[in-house]
Amino acid sequence: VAAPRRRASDDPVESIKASILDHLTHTFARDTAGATPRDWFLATAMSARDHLTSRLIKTQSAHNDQNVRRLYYLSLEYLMGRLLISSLQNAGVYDHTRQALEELGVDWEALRASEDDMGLGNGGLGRLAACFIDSLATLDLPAIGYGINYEFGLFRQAFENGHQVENPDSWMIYGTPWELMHPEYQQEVQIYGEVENVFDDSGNYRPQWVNTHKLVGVPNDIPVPGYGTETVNILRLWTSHATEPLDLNAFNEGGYVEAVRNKATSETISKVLYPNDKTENGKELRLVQQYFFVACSLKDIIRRHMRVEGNGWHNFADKVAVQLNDTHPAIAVAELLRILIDEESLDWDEAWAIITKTFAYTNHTLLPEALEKWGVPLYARVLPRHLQLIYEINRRHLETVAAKWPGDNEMLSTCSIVEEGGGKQLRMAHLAVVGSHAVNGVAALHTELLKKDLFPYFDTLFPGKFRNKTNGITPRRWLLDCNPALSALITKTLGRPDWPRNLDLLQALGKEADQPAFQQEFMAIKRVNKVALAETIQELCGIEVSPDALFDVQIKRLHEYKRQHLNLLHIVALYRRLLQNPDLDMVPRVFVFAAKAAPGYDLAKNIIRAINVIGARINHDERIQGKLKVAFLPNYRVTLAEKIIPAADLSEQISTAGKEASGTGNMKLALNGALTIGTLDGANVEIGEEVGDDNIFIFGMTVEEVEAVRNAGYRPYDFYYADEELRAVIDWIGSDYFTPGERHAFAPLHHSLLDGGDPYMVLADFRSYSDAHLAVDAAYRDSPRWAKMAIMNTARVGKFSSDRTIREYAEDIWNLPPVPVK
Ligand code: 26Q
Repeated sequence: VAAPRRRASDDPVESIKASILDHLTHTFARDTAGATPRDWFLATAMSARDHLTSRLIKTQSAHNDQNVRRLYYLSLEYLMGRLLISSLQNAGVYDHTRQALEELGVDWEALRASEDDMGLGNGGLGRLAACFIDSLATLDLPAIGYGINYEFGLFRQAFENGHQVENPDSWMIYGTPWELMHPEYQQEVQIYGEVENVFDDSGNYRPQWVNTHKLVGVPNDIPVPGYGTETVNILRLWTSHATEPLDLNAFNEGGYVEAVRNKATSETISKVLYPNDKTENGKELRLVQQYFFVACSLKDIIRRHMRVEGNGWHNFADKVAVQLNDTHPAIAVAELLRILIDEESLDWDEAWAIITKTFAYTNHTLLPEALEKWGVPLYARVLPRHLQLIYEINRRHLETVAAKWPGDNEMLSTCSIVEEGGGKQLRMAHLAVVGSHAVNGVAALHTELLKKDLFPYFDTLFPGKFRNKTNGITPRRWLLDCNPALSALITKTLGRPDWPRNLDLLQALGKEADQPAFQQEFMAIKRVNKVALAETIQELCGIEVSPDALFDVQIKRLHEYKRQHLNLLHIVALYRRLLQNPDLDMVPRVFVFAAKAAPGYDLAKNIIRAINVIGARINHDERIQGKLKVAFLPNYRVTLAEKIIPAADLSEQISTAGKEASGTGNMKLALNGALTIGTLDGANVEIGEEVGDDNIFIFGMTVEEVEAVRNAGYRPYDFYYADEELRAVIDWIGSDYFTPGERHAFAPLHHSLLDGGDPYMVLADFRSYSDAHLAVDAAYRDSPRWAKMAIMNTARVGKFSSDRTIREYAEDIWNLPPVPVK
């Protein structure tokens, strides 16, 4: 009997097919025969977008009609990755779309591979923003993310002879299906110029910002759908334009280049993401980017607030909460003050009350070199009026400091927003603390250190202002989407599909951790994921690895404090042990690295080269019978993380205690059943609390021990001389053994470990790290034990859902109730 014919109107698969074909023909002018995978991707994306836009309109009118309080998240970075799968999942049409494409005979893998990552961020901070906007929508919280629509995201990384080379990331060169341009909401902002004092009508002396350069920001909106809800919020990214596209006078005089110069300069602002995840101190364009995006966003926020009848400044802070993602948008404090005082004529106290009720600030780092500072002369040139206002903010702030600690001049200079001596600098973190009602760290330990070390007197000055909000990750992207097989097993085992909205449900997996059948299923999925990663390693690195080996991964930005070089020392030690004893009984290991170094960070680049070159030597040495492999995957990005994380056995979280604010890769890996080898740093501490001491490998000095050793005068040579193996390993790296004919290839690395003083105490932690790896080896040999530990990790890390994090922000900082959309 023939199956009844499905009708498009009531069959979701048929209607998705029709919609995809319709976009293919009418939006992209392609027929099915000539369509490339990218054409199919675009048509599918448009079809997904159609599902989202109607919900988006519904959400926005619900928020507008009810005049709700909103959260505005200000971030210079959003590391979104690909949007197709998460859009389909969150629109609730993933399965139907897959089926539709299959029935259309479309190669799904090729289709999804043709989407470029949206890589508008450097690392943790940018990816956190992406997870947060996912959770905000999922929790039905009215929120808008603001940022910059960089034409070039984070550079693409390639390796040449082991060296990192950077190429531009032209992710939107042929357009992107997810952005909707809204010229009707463009904003004009000004910059540069000077301040003149004029007498106004009432004879008062008023500063006026004049002779400014004008810029236009045009918003590009990306729909941000929640998972399992109707809410679709907006990510609004600004593109910079000139007010006048062409100087006709110059053009008529024959100067074409002159005629478009202003346009080109203005468009430069949103051109490229700064690839540094430490402060790029003193770069004018970076400051202009920050101000441009903050000024456009605040104007947009104020426009939205004021268009509602009855709204005004009296209830602005009731309707508007602004979260500053680090100090990068901290100029917002001075910009809102300028608007309130210069343009809206509020008096200072009124204006300041609005400001401190509106803003809250998240700190992401304790590293002194990463704290943002701007030279006063630069500020005077780019933002002269803001500089005046910041001085006045500081004058008043120092009055309260002086009242608290009378006669204490040192306290004044410690707390000041302006750093004196050797060229005055503005401390953006101090401005952000003073201008906000709440300041948070991103893990419990980090927040404690923030209060104790970074802002000790501020905590006394503003009791209760400092709070902890331990980071989280979205379980949609970092489990449901990236690990479908494990997700299916979880749904089957729990007997319910709603765990991605309530990650604590995973606890119930703990009951299965001892069950051999469940262990086998769990580890079989891990193995399939490892086979897939092994194929990727073969493709990208030309290295053959066995999926039976232990996959030991360190994936994160390359930084000294993250200590990829500690990992390397251990690899070289294992290699040496194997050469000394080829029959050494050890679990075969594949060391997987992925990391980008800031283009100007020479030592980080030297470490990349060392891992690549030493790794190549190890990979080709037949004497060790394939027991060690080292694969450095190029061009780490969200999409690559989604491939590596489900395949990881061991997660390297080995920063010097006190240096990693939180880490979020640690959470993603644990959620996917990787065990952590880590220091008591950042969120590792809390991961350990959740999974239990038996299910994590902790090693190394604590924050207190690091401090004590440092105070006693740390000498790396003491450890070098005391540990024969460590000494041999360092000497080996310092020799030209791995780079014949090229001497001193790793001199920068070698120098940093010894004569450079080993600032991150790699040598001090080496032996403890090496011992922890012996414990890892022993645990892995006992497969049921390892399986149990892995399952316990997945079962017990529900706390690290970004839904939990965002709920805490909403309740404790934003005072933001959810608004369900019907
Ligand atoms: C600042 C000024 C000029 C140019 C660049 C920058 C800049 C850009 C990015 C400074 C810092 C960053 C990024 C910092 C970052 O990613 N920090 C990480 O934030 C994560 C989320 O909270 C934490 O998990 C990590 O521990 C922290 O290192």
